[in-house]
Amino acid sequence: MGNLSKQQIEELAKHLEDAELQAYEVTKITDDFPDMTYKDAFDIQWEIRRSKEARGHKIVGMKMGLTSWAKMAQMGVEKPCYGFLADYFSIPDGGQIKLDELIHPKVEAELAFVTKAPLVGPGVHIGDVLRATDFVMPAVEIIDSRYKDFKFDLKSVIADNSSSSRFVAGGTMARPEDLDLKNLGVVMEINGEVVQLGAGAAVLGHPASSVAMLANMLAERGEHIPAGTFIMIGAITAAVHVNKGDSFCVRYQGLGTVSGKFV
Ligand code: OOG
Ligand code: MG
Repeated sequence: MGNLSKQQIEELAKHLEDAELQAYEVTKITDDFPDMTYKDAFDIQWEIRRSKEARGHKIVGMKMGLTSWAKMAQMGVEKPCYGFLADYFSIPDGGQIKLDELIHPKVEAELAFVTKAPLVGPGVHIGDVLRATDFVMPAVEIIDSRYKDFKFDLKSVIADNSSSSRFVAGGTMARPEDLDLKNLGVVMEINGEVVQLGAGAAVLGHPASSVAMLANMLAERGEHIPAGTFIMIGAITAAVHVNKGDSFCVRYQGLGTVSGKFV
């Protein structure tokens, strides 16, 4: 059930997308709309997606967020969320990320699943996900909450497309049956110094459960994960704040590295 009107949904979507496109902070929207519901929050996110597509942008994938305890503890939010990835979010491996286009970015070590069959909830489980997975590959997300000081609640962050802003896919791909996804180690380095480390199981016990949860959350809106979808599973470790000039390199056990630089 929603408490906001269609016009309020559209205004809030524009409010948050303007902040994204022009890189400025806003206060979290639940301060002004305390009665908004989870449905309202997702309606705002889907309205931002609709308006990007109407302007000719392509949606190139999905992401889950707040799927590890490290992230939930860092943000003070105890439930996962999802968002979409637009074409211009994608940065090539080893590429440059323009800091002036962002507000206060943080780097996250993630993995991505690419599907070869649709996943339709409810009731999707990791067995379904592994069967529907074409390959798994390393990915790094650069999140950038539009909210002041990166402070929000779950409804506000969902409306803000779960802080999505840039991502880098790289390393080498592998079939899920050839990986020990729970034990897969990741090491994040900033300017050559190790700042975070973790293993796949940090994400909901098994990286594939994040994809299952996405399918089941989408089913609540009558949506599903089509074949050929790129899905980031959420940060395995806490996110790390970066400054202009910083370089990152995330090492994935057996799957190579993903790197980039903030300019
Ligand atoms: C919300 C998005 C979190 C992740 O991987 O956990 C996220 C945020 O922390 O701003 O992308
Ligand atoms: Mg993320």
